Amino acid sequence: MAEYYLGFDLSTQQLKGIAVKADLKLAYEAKVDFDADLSKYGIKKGVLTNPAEGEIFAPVAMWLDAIDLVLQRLKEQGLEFSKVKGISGAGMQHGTVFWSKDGETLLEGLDAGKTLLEQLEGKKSAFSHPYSPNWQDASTQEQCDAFDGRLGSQERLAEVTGSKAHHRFSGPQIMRFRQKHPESYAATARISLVSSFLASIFLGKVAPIDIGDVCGMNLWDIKKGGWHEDLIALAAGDKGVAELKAKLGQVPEDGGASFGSISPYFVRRYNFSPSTSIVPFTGDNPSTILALPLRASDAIVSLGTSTTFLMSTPQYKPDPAYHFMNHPATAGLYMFMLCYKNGGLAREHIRDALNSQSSDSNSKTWDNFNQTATSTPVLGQTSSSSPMRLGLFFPRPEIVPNVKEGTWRYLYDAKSDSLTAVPPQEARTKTEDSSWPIPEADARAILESQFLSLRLRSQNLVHKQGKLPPQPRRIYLVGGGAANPAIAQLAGEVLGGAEGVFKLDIGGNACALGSAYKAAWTGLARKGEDFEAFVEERWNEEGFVKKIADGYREGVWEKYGEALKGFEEVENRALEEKGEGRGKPKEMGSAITRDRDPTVKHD
Ligand code: XUL
Repeated sequence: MAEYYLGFDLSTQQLKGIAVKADLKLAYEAKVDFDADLSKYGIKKGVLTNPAEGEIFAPVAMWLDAIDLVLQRLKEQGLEFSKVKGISGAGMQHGTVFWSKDGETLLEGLDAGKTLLEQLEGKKSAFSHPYSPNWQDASTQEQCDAFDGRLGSQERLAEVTGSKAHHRFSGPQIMRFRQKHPESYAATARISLVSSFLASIFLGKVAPIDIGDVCGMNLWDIKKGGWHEDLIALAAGDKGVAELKAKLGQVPEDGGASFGSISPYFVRRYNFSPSTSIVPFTGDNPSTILALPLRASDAIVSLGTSTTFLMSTPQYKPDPAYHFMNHPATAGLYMFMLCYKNGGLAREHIRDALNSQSSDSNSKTWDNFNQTATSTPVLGQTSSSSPMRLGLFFPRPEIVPNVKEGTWRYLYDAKSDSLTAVPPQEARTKTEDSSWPIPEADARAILESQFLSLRLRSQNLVHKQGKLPPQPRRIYLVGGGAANPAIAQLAGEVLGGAEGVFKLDIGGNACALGSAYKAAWTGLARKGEDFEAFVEERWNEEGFVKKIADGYREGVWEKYGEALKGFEEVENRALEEKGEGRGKPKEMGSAITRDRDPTVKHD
């Protein structure tokens, strides 16, 4: 008899549910698109906004509606819920849900004849606040400054919690919630993350926060494996430490240990088996790394509007420029994450500038861009002694590094380790024109720049590959940019990759699949079998993964290695000129300009 494992993905714009069989093959999928299906909540792209304060949030009631709807749709597809053995899921990171004092009682007493919405947001509400702050929210600058300051520096905060303070992180968000809505905060019995909120619904009681996702809060001491007293005191107010800890609850260390069986509500209403196991739900990014057997030195590069870089690593080397989180399934491993704001959009600017010179000036094709990028020599060097072209292209403010929008172009002489700024186009002489023709030279330079930034920050996390110098084993590209052969080629040339560059073809499903795999692992793994080995054994390499470019190329990779020092210096110059200081952005701009866009899932 077939048995199934479910994975959910609650993201900004949709709730997705998928079912895999015991061999991990995808069997059913359904989704609810909030704008299309639940527009009655007045949302746009899944959220409501209050631009005056930089607030972005979503109605929790909408998610309750969405849960009923996605289950109905899975049923319509033919999934028999009675055959489901385990359920896990993922939520967009950082968002919080505030349960009222009645919350847990309402959850435990659900009547199968009624909808979730009727009962949890009915006469009595299960929530002390109707909204959940979204990760795009930018309302917490003051609180971020307090978090960065509390332990002395951003570096120290990153060392302790895995990240410096970010607007979207739950600690600063909870602190602001308490200050702005003191009564609602006092009326809050429990606080869930988006992931643990969804788990709670299926469990029929408030579920613990997950060991991976807890690292997106700026409240968890990763090395100690517990809440950080000072940071809790900051979010809670000095007298509120015990109270906030009670609201947040205990965080179990084992991300693979079942929370228990499904709520009787789902047994009666949807015919789930009463023994269906609820497995910890984690964040969307941690869940994405579970979608394939990611080995040490493998990297996932998600190329969307912005860029995200994910690795699973046993090394913990935090820095304010990036994030470390606990691996959601394997103790002792960490997820390393880089989140850029500029990615696809910046590439498109150059594509459009090149196309505007051609006969079809409105064309959106990449042919020109790709042709120009791949026919330009490595680092624009016409001979091994000519200077290297190094640039930064940030049409929007960037967080890695933390600078305002701008473009920087430099010629770098690696021998003398010196940089010469390329003047802006208007102020140029003929000779300079040939050293950096704009926009032609930009096509290769932007790809090199984006991948050099990844290489610079991940170089200490990768290992020797056989006889090859330390570099990724494999690079998996996901997202829109993964379809572009010039991008794939440059990814391999700059980053290397002993086995090459691969396209991961589980696209939009990676996050939900990762969760379904975790549910299957919890249900089926042999005693002591770790997650990676479990997935590896069942992994459908041919179905999901296609090699799209070579990785390491002797001579070329080393050349990019020589450029790294210059590249770092270019970043420093940009920081000096337009840096946002030690992470204390002075300018807020529009609500969504500080933190990044959806990337991994491109939702
Ligand atoms: C990660 C982040 C987003 C959200 C939504 O830090 O803010 O990736 O998890 O996708």
